[in-house]
Amino acid sequence: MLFGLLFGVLMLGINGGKVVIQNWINPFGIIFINLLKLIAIPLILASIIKGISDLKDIAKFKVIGLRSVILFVITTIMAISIGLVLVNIFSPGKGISPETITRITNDFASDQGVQSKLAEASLQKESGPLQFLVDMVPDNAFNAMSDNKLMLQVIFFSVFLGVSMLLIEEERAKPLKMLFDSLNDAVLKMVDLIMKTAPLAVFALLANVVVSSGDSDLLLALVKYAGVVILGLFLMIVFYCVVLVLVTGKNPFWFLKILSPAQLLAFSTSSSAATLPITMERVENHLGVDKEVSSFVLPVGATINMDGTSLYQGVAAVFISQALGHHLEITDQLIIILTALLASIGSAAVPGAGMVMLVIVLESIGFPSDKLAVGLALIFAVDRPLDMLRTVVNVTGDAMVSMVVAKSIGKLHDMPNNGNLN
Ligand code: DAS
Repeated sequence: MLFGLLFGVLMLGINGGKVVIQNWINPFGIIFINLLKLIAIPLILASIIKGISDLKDIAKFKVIGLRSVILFVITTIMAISIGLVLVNIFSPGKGISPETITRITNDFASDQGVQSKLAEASLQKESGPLQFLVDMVPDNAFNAMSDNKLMLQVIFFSVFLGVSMLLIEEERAKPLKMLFDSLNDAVLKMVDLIMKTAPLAVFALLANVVVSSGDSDLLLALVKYAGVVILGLFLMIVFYCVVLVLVTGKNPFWFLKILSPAQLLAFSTSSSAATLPITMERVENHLGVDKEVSSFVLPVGATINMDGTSLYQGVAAVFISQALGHHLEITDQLIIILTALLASIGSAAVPGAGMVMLVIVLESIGFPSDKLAVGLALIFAVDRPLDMLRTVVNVTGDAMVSMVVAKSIGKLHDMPNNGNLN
């Protein structure tokens, strides 16, 4: 990771260095991410179906499912609340001059990147904040498996099939259960093989981030905004550690150290989906969470539990409103809590998804639609580094929830290096 960053900075200083990295090095990072996304769908399918069918009875599935969803909602509301408190205390958007806004309006608002986010958002917007519930029900099981962005549908199909396998006679379900057990083993072996290329991939990805983040005076205007998001994300990590100590008695530094390979991958890929295979490997093999819990909580959490994203959406919505003079009542900020909760659930586990759903949050507080492009343009320049950091928090939150749920049903096993505080 360090070598990737240093190499990127070095190449920035060499004439043509940026092109070398983007044309000859970055592709290896993209191949790595694509491989991980390629197996995210079969991994979700196999692990959820295996995990549920291993439960032997529907009652245990209900306990794990209900406790997980309750914790997902609690941690997400906590994240948004932290973000709103900080953005109102520091008011980062109040320092931007009208001249800068005018320049951004001319320079950025027509920017292809901003326009593509708006286009994606308008698709989501037409269908409203609960579209993600409708999207969950696939009209074709095999179609759902063939398209990575329909992860929610694959999760719905997997849970449906897994529960149905519990409800038929055990003997009748046995062949399917054996099939998904071996599929699970095979996919985890694929993860193991892909991860052997991780050092090269992380180097390539981080070198490219350095040369493509570039610099602009707008970044300086956004330092305070980025600082508020980063402070909020850090406080969320502290919150997770406190919950972990209180509920499981585990050493938080042990937890963060063991989870760090997954966090590094989340940082360099900005994708919870691409990181899922590693998150599962770390949580099951090194943090002591039983597969019965992790095989449901992590795939579902990777897709609907995005605490980092929801915090960012809360901060960004208020920052943009402050910068463009859109006054917010306290009721608007309460509305932000609800819509950022729904928007983060509906955000896909891929790079930049949180920014697309931000439009839903802005629309919900009556933000003028003719200023949306300028608003997104304001934060576009720093979105990629913040996406990397919020994805780390998304993944860490999922791992923490899986440990708390496992502890609550006696399925959190002691590990050789243990990590107990007492
Ligand atoms: N990058 C998304 C993820 O994979 C989060 C986001 O875009 O906010 O978790």
